[in-house]
Amino acid sequence: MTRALASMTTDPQEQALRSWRNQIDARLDMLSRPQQGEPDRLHQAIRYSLLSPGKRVRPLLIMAVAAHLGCPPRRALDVACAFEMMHASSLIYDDLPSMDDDDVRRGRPALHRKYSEPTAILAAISLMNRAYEVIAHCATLSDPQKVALSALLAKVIGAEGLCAGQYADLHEKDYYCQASDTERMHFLKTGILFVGSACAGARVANASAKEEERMRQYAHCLGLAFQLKDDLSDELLGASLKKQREVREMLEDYIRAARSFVEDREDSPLLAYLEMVMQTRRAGVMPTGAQAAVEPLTL
Ligand code: GRG
Repeated sequence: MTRALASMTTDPQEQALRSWRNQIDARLDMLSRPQQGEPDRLHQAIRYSLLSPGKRVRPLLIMAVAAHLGCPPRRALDVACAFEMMHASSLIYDDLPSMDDDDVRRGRPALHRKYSEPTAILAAISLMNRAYEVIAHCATLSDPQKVALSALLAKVIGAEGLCAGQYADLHEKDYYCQASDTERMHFLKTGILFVGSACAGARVANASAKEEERMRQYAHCLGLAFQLKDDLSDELLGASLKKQREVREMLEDYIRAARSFVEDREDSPLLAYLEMVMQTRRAGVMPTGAQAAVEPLTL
């Protein structure tokens, strides 16, 4: 039977995902309140963006990886929220007129449209800093873990990570000659935060290097499948049936590959997570033609 996060599910792993999602939403709410008093306009803007209805796939991955590795997922909750804050920040920047110039995000006016551009920029900066602050104050982490997780997050976001992907998308993509250039840009814009989230879950769980590498590979395949179902989906409209079949096969290859890293544990939440992510993406995909030729960064 196909797993789905249907409201009446009895599958324990699906129920776990649902419960973690609720925990993430509640904790994000708490962590984004001002220390005293009612939210001022800047806090309102931060919360408008952070608490809007996203899928929470990155924080869920962190908690699912921790649980897969035998760590109580509650221990990963604040790190999961920190990564979601960073993701929310990146969405605000991405929507700005000088970047992707989008008016709508998650079905609502983009933050700079709802408030103003300066408010959106300040909210994005606040969210980035709050993410590091949350890790620094996380009671379930040792000091070495806090350092390792902050360094990981900084690397994922910085000039060799998300920012590099965004830069390439804005300034370089017109000059791409090879499919591998496009794949690298997509990996840096999207896949890297999945890989970083999996590594973060492994580090919260104090996993061995070998276990972390397995989680990284799982997330790498997952990220590729996620991209296929999203970034390139529009391109598939109007494509030939043969092309569509090729794309579906490629997508199934990525999903199969991701599953192979965790299916030795039949009860792994990462199996239910994989299906949930694939079911919540938009259908319709288009490959660049290159296989998973992206060399992920060492995180
Ligand atoms: C300094 C944080 C920071 C970022 C600067 C602007 C920028 C660099 C990067 C933008 C990267 C970006 C927005 C990539 C798109 C990634 C993507 C697939 C977003 C959609 O993710 P979903 O589908 O969305 O998980 P929800 O709304 O469910 O969270």
